[in-house]
Amino acid sequence: MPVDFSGTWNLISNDNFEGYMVALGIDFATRKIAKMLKPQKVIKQDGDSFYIHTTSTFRDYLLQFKIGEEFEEDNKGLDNRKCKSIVTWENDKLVCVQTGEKKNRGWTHWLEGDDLHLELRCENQVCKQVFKRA
Ligand code: VLZ
Repeated sequence: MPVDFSGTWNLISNDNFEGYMVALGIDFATRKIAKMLKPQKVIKQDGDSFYIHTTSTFRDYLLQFKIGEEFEEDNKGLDNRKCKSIVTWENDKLVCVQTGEKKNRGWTHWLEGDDLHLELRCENQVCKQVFKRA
């Protein structure tokens, strides 16, 4: 296991979350609220098993998966579209491909110094988030 993402992480920057939400078809009112949020991520990594809980004052989203095992993702409370997701290691990066109605959908997590980075992709939009340990 190359990297350990386990811990509690607070969002410190969120570049183009708006563009990502537009690409997902999130409505204006929801976007207005969502872009003000400072979500926290709690990650538990145990071998190939991951638990990633993204929480905020507005909504939260729980994702659990095993490396290399495709699963049905419902994106409940986000855009509510179902997709087939699979997460794999690409060197020290954790890469998720979310296959469904939206092209080029997925995300990548990696560590840079003491920070957790996340790139969220949908269609031609890329959102870049950085988190620091709580
Ligand atoms: O993260 O896919 O860590 O799922 C934001 C919730 C959660 C609050 C964004 C507002 C999920 C939502 C990002 C309003 C529309 C994500 C993965 C990688 C794990």
